[in-house]
Amino acid sequence: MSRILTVAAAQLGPIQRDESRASAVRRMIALMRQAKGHGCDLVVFPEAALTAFFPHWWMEDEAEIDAYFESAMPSNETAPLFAEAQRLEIGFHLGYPELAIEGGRKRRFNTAILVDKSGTIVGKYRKIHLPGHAEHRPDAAYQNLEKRYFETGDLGWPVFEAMGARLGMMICNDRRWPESYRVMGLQGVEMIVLGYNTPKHNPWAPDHDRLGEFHNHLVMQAGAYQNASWVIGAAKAGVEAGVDQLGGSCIIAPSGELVAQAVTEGDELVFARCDLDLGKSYSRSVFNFAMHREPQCYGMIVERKGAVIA
Ligand code: ING
Repeated sequence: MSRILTVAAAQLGPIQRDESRASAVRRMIALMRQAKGHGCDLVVFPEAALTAFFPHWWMEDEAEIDAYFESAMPSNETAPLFAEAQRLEIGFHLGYPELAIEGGRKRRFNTAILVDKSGTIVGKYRKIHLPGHAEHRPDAAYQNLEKRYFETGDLGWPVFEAMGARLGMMICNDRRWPESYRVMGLQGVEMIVLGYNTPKHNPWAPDHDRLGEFHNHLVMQAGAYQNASWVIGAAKAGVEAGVDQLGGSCIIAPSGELVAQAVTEGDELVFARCDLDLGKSYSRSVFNFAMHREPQCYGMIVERKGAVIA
């Protein structure tokens, strides 16, 4: 008997700087209803899905920065999303900037949660790979100040038993790093869900721009195949606060094959029936980790941060 999880990547078009969280939530509820109409069990929303992606511009005032963070989840503005999910009996993934008071001080993370069909938060992840820079680069077309506004995630990459599946999360830049997938692969993950905000232009490597869509799918397809896992990627796409962002939301099978992908840069639902046992033919053969991995040879991967030219 196949274990089918019907999943949607709910791509969002731009959320402009003057657009309210309530408006973004209304758009997400519309996509959630579409997903339910197509029999989905789970809908994946993008990274930082409630507002414009504020790491793209320089801010100094702490109150102005903190206004982009959620200090409660559900919050007043996101409560309708939780309520609708409960009413529809559909699970969801949501990316949002998290402001937590821990150890007596403010902590700021780029966070994602998994919420099951009962509206219960069953998993949380805090982004580990923060791209870009911490300093202001006024000459650049846009900023990427995640290293300024967020701390490195401190929860690792856990895998959660939820909705009859072994589910894991990563966020945006994490998808470019094989370590992110492998840590979850070593926990038997069956489906990895992620959101992303990815500019089409990289001011620091403009020669990569023509390959942005290729690299986007390349890393998720490789990660899926090499870890025998489904990968679901949901973009925040289109021109947002002056930054043109990739779409390409997609559903990738453990074979590495693209099962479905977005064809617009707006709000668009991409969905598929995902057989959670499809990964087994890979994890029991070519990627039977217990049989084939040689961790005694991998020490450098953990011990060394940057490349060293001996
Ligand atoms: N954004 C981008 C990402 O990794 C980036 C950063 C842009 C990397 C362009 C490479 C090229 O998709 C986030 N939010 O991580």
